[in-house]
Amino acid sequence: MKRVLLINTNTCRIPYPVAPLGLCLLASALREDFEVRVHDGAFDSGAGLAEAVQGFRPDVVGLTIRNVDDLIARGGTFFLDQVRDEFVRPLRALTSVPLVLGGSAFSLFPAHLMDDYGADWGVVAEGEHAFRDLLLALRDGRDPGDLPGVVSRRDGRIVVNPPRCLPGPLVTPRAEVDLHIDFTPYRRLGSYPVQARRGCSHGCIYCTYPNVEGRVYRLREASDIAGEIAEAAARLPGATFEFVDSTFNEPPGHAEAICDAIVAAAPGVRLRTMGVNPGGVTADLLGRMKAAGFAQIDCTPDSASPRMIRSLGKNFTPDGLLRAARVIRTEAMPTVWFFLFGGPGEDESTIAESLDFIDREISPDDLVLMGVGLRIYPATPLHRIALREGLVGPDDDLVTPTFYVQPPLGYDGVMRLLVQAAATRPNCLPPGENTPDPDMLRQAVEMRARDGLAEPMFRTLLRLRRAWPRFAGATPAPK
Ligand code: B12
Repeated sequence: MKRVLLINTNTCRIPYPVAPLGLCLLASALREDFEVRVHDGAFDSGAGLAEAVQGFRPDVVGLTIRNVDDLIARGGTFFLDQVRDEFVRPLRALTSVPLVLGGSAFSLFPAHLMDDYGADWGVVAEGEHAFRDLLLALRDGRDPGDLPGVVSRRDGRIVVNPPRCLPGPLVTPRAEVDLHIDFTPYRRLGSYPVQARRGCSHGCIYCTYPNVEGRVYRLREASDIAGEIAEAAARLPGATFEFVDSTFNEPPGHAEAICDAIVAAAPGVRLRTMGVNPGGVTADLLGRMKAAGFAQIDCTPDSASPRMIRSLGKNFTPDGLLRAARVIRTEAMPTVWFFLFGGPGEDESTIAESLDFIDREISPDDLVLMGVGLRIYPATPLHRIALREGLVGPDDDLVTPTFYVQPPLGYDGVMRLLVQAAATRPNCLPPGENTPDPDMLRQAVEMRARDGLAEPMFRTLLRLRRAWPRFAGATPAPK
């Protein structure tokens, strides 16, 4: 047994296609012991599977399952049936070699997916060690069933072994994404993903990150990260590099070290990151980020209401959030803000507190994305609250997207307030309007080319949006 075929099943393009970083890390980790090929099904919905299987004749196939759904509470998309119909079933018709599942969606719902996809094995949480150990056991004729993180079938039951969280620093191979797959579409539409740490020690009540990555931060050496970016930038001049860490600026000091290492090893690269936690935003950090090449950040407070900050289990205080917003504004760092409404305790007054904060503290040139409803995942504090309040039952599997929205406002009540709020605030987008319409996007691209604009795309889109007739009478938010 030596040939391992790894398949990306993620066809989602919202907000843009994301390259299969996890799968590429696995490919790099396995290549010493196995012959590995990555098949990227992102753009052909499984049409290239036959060629990939017949051309490579794998001994084992690994599928990555990333998204369950798109987190949109009403009218959202559910991906798992499509993955089964477009990838798993055709694959089973093409080959009978062992099928191994992994990825974030699998780690959230391993038993359901093992059953629904009829898979032979699975790996929950990170895969570099667990998947390699599983493959070595299969190769050597040993039973992998007791290995940490491995999901197996025993006596007709699915058994999920707890993953082993390796202590100490995070040491990963270079993902070399563009060497494993055709990176061209991602380069045009998205970014080159880089991971700087795993784990999250925060206690946000709805979040799955600690379940997927562990609660203890494991940090990659700053010089290793900068070295990876420098190498990839040499192969892909002009590409944007994106950090995929759930919180980029935690624990304190690591982000600063990464920025300094990038200035030294890869000057002039373009960088972006999600997950800048308001808890640790300082002028020093933003200065270093700008020097390293960050042209914009995403900041994710979820709420600015003191009651909701507490209720959501956020790690920062209202004062800390205020400080972060002021630093972001004085340092003029273009920022996309994320607010999530409808959590336990939300009512009209807490929504008003967040809107008031947006008006007072967030630059009208920055974008505010407003979400409604918190996705309920198993084994989270929110799940326990929803059980207690009878919103879900103990037998609900939660694979079917289920959202918490605090009664009595409920989804419609929150939505009404957000749509009302967005009507007079051109920089606030309510749920459902988070993707720019294609016409506006085209105009923005033309405007950027014509005027030589180097600002972040969202700022160009906001200029166009402010000129919409519907905002003609809107009072501008106070500066
Ligand atoms: C960064 C991130 C983003 C960034 C991506 C930026 C980029 N350029 O990649 C942005 C903000 C764009 C984004 C968008 C979305 N995201 Co997102 N994102 C993440 C995040 C924080 C990290 C993902 C990541 O890259 N991890 C690092 C890699 C190395 O880890 P990995 O992929 O999990 O791979 C490891 C293991 O899973 C395993 N493994 C993976 N594949 C396989 C295969 C086999 C065979 C085996 C054995 C093992 C294995 O081994 C790998 C290496 O250790 C995760 C949460 C999390 N902490 O995981 C959410 C997460 C993946 N996102 C999620 C969602 C829903 C989305 C969106 C749909 C949201 C939206 N409506 O916009 C979109 C979809 C984007 C798309 N086109 O697919 C959900 C998915 C679960 C769900 N509910 O469906 C997650 C889990 C967050 C959550 N809510 O819990 N996301």
